[in-house]
Amino acid sequence: MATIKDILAREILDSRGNPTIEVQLTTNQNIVAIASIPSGASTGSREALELRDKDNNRFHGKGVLAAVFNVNHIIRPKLIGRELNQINIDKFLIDLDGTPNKSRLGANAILAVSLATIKALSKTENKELYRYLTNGKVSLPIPFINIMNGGVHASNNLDIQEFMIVPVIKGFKEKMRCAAEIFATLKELLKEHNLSTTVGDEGGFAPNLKENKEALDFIMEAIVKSHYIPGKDVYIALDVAASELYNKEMNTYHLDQLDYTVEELIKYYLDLVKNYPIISIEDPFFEDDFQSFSYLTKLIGDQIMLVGDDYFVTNATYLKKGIVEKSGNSILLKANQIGTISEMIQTIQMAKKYNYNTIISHRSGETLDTFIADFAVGLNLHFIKCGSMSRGERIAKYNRLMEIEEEIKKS
Ligand code: 2PG
Ligand code: MG
Repeated sequence: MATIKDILAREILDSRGNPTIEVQLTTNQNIVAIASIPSGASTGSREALELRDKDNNRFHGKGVLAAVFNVNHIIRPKLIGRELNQINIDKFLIDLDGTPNKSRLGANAILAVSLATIKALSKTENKELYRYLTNGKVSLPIPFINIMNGGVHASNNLDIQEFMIVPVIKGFKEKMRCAAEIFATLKELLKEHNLSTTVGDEGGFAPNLKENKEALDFIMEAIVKSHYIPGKDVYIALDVAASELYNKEMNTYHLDQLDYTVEELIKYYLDLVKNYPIISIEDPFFEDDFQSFSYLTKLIGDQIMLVGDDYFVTNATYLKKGIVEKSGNSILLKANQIGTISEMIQTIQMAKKYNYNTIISHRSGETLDTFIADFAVGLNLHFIKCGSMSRGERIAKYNRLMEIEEEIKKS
């Protein structure tokens, strides 16, 4: 029987240079598994709590030494010698924390142990993580590739947070080639217009443009100039991250220097869907407005994906609300929104049962951990969102998926 021999947490840095937690778990058979935890910028208010030190003398208050302490001194002594069993360990962590949003030990501390556990289990069985996760069938996800960044992920004037391309041509490697070619063409186009080609947090370009639609026009041009057909080879997906655009006092959304009412925003979306090959819109309204989300789903839910991120925060309780109220038809999945692997898997099972599309996602602050790639394949998730065709922490996930594609083809 595999048991836990030791657990060691440390503070490392994420892709924004902010501290995050890494956990190294060693089993009685001396198998070592390492897990590191990403961090969001446009976070939903119902997410599990990411414990930060708030000590302004270190990393502007963003240190995670308290989370590290909780693993090394509170969790570790209680887990040493325990059987390596995902469900039991996750349940133990949830009970030890004892709060509804994991605010005592920190979801970052808890998830690091939970993720290290599943990695150690797969290694114990001498299996790749995606093989360990599967019940037989495996499949490559369709990637959402965020080639233009705005919102809180970049300091430009685009309000919409993510403009993504969705290549649907056959084969994962071919999808990558297609995306990389479009990304390179887009760079040339921006240069030709004397626009900035520096990138935002997720590796997409972050120029200042006249309006948000101009980003879509550039992307369309880049697709065509790269010899792909928009709406056939490549679609477009958006993450509006509308909680960040919402003005509570006025009940309006700030877009293109204007204040949109909900009705106006709905019209704006309908117009976009009519004029561009848009396949998916994520978080179209602020996180508490399930009603408008349901209304939009009624209007266009049979044509495109309507994705809940801040709405559902990978939490079965909020997904259930969405299912009952028919809000959206797709869910974004981020392990650190909920805090344990078992809970994320439960949410995935519920989503599948009720025919919600599943999209596993990175965070805007990432590490080189590629677990989401393995989860996408092993759990047969329809889509993956892990950034642009630049920045190593994003590319690492794509490279892992290409590696897995090769392995699957061989087997
Ligand atoms: C999102 C994510 C990832 P963040 O809103 O979907 O792209 O951003 O990690 O900042 O919440
Ligand atoms: Mg989002």
